[in-house]
Amino acid sequence: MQKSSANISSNKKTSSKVKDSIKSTAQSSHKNSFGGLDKSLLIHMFDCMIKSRALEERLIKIYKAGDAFFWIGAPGEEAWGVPLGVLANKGKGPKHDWLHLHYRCTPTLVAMGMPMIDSIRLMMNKATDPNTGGRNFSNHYCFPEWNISPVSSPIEVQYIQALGTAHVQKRTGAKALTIVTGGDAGTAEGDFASCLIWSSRKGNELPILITVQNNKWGISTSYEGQHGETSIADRAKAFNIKSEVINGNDTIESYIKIKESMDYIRKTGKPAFLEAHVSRLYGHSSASGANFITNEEDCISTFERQLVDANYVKSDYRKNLFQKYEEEAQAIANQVRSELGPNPSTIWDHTYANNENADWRNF
Ligand SMILES: Cc1ncc(C[n+]2csc(CCOP(=O)(O)OP(=O)(O)O)c2C)c(N)n1
Ligand SMILES: [Mg+2]
Repeated sequence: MQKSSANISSNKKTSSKVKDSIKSTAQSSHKNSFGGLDKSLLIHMFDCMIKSRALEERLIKIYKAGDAFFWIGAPGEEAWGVPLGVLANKGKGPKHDWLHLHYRCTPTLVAMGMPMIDSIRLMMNKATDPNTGGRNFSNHYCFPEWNISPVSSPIEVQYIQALGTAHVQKRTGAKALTIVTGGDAGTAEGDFASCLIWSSRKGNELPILITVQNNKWGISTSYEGQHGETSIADRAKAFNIKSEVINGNDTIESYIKIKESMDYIRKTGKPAFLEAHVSRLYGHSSASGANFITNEEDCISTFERQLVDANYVKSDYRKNLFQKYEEEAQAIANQVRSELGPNPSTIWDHTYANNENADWRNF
């Protein structure tokens, strides 16, 4: 793990005004069509959603231009991922929230303050990539300073790893929690069932927010025909876990339900489960072409309509902001293109230190 290109500790972008509104939001009832959420918070989330989309679309262009090997990412999950990042208690160690995310988490990290260059360096496999030193796929983030454990290519393993940090948090008695995300198809893995079992044992419940982003696809296999259960969330109910299905395309609903679940976990020390229905706007990954899918709901357009109707933003706000971030991302890509890839001598860095399994040459 290398140092982030930006100063992470000082990169707390959420303004104090936004933070205040986040605190007060929990107590607010549904005062208006925005569920009582403050205008400054709404616009902050909208900005993060636009930034995340601009970044992801730049990553796709980088792939298509032949400057990267593979793309997988999160366009269509912004209304879910941004509120999650805004609400997470960011920091290092068990007193802060721990995040075990999967490869559709750019919106969450943008909301937590990740600079775009960190994502672009990872995408272009440069030695300067603070996540993996240029050695993993796009969106396979890792930021120890923020308790972001490494995103894994084998799906679902994060549901087991999350139990470990939740155990530590339970032991320390801090009001911090562990968050785990993943896709619908991955819930077929035993790791998912193990997470439900180990987080809900009577008297040993863990402070963990278990989530599934249901986009109705596992690469090219559709949800229908694969699931005997009515909702994935029903499986958590069998373990007496507080559980709900939400519209992950709705920014307000996502924010309110994530906040509600986090408050419950911090208060009771028990797990909660959220299944968020989301869109997959560019298909599975570059493996399926990464072309725009026109018949899926675009959560940014939905939120934009709400904000424009309320006169919170002007009708050209999204277009102008997107253009600003797009120009920024393009300039970063041009800069990063000339940076070096990882040196072969660093191949064993950051693996199991002093363990014979870390280096096959020692076998
Ligand atoms: C253990 C494992 N099995 C299979 C794969 C291949 N694979 C990569 S993504 C994916 C589909 C995952 O679908 P879902 O969990 O619904 O997440 P989504 O990509 O739709 O967000 C599969 C099968 C893998 N990476 N790891
Ligand atoms: Mg899926």
